[in-house]
Amino acid sequence: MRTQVAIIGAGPAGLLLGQLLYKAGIDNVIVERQTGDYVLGRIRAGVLEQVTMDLLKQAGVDARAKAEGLPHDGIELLFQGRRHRIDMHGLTGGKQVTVYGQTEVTRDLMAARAEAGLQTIYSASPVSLHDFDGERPRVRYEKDGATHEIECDFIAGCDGYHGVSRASVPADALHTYEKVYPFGWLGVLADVPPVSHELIYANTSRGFALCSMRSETRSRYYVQVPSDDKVENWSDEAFWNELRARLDPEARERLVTGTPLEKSIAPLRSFVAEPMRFGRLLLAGDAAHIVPPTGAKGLNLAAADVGYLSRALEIFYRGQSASALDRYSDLCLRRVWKAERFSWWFTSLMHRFPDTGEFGQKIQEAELDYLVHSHAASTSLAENYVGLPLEDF
Ligand code: RFL
Ligand code: PHB
Repeated sequence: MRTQVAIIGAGPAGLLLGQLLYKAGIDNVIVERQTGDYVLGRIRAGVLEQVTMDLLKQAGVDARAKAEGLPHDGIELLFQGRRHRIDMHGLTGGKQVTVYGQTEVTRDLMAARAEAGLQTIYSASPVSLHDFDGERPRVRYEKDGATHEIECDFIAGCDGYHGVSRASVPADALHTYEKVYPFGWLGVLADVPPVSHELIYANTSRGFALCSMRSETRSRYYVQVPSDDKVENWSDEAFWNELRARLDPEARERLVTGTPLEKSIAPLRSFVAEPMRFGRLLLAGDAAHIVPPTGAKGLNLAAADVGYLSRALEIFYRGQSASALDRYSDLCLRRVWKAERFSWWFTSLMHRFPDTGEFGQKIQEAELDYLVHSHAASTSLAENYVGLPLEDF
C-alpha cells in the first residue's frame, strides 16, 4: 500500500491530523494498535481551548461540539474553605473554553473519517517504522497473522506516550526532560448533575480535588491520592466521602452522588522529548510531551501540534517549500514549553506534596490569595488557561 502520510495512532492527535490533511487534499492512512471500541472507551480530557475548537471547525467536525459542548467563562479556585471565581472571559477580552469530552471528540472524528472513506487499520500489532531518515519511509504492521507494509512520504507519530514512534528514534538523537509527581488523580465519572456550573479546583489540607463535568447530567470528579494508591482501595462511598471532605460547605450540600460509570487512577507526569522531527518522522501529541492534567492542556497541545503539522505538510505538498516542516519542531516546542510551565505551576500550587508541611501550605494560600486579588496575576492564569495563540510559519 502507498500513501502520502502514514499516521501511527488513532487518538485525538492522529484522527484530527487525518481529517485536517484530508481537507487539504493530502492522502493518509492511520494504523492503530487497539480496536476502535477500546480507543472510545478511554475516559480522558474534558476542556477544549478555542484554538482546538477552531481546528475542529477547520477539520469539519465541530458541529456537535458547538451544539452540545458547554461554553465556560470562568473557573473557581477553592482554598481555606472559600471559593473565588476567575473571570476568564472578562480577563482575556472575551475568550472561553468549551467543556466537551475527549470521548465525544474522538467519536466525531471517527465518524467523519468513516464518512470520508479514509482508511484506518485497527488492531495492528506490532507496528514498526523504517527508513524515516531517508526519502522513502515505510511502516510495517501485523494484522490477523499477516504482515503488511505501507510506503509513504512522511510518518506522523501520534501514538501517545507509550507508542512505538518515539521509541524508534536512536536514543542519542533525543533529549528528554521529565518530572514525576508523588501523587496521582483518582477520577470518577457518574451520571449525576455537576455540583456547580463551573469547574472547581480545590486546594485543601487533605489534598487537591477537582469538580468537572461532561454535561448538565454527567459529572467528572477527581481527588489527589498517593502515587502508589490502588483503585481497589477506594469503595464508591470512600471516594464520595473524601471528595465531600475537600469541598466548601455549599458545594458539600449540593453534591449528588451515584454509582460511578468509571473509576481509575492516573499518574501525574511532566515530560518533553526534543526535537519533534527526525527526518521524515514527525512526532505530535502525547508521543512527544506529557503534562499533568491540572491545566487541562494535554489534548489541546495534541490538537495544536497537528494544526502546525497539517499546515507544514500543506505548504510542502503545494510545492511552496520544506521550510515550514523544518520549523515544525521549534514552533511546537515554544508553545509546548509554555504549557508545560503553566501545568507544572498550577499543579505545584494546588496539590499537597509530601514535603509541603504547614509552611508550604501557608505559602500556597498566600499565592492563591494574591492570585485571586491581583488583576495581573488573575489575568496571567486566565490567559494560559484559555490557551495561548498559535503562531504563523
Ligand atoms: P493518545 O490519546 O494516547 O492516543 C495515542 C493512540 O496511539 C495508539 N498507539 C499505537 N498505535 C499503533 N502502534 C503502536 N505501537 C501504538 N502505541 C499506541 C494508542 O492505542 C492510542 O489510540 O495520544 P494523543 O492522540 O496524543 O492525545 C493526547 C490526549 O489523549 C491526552 O493528552 C489528554 O487525554 C490529556 N488529558 C487532558 N487534556 C486536556 O487537554 N484537557 C483535559 O481536561 C485533560 N484531562 C487528560 C485529562 C488525561 C488524563 N489521563 C487519563 C492521562 C484527564 C486525565 C485523567
Ligand atoms: C476533566 O473534565 O476531565 C478535566 C477538567 C479539567 C482538568 C482536567 C480534567 O484540568
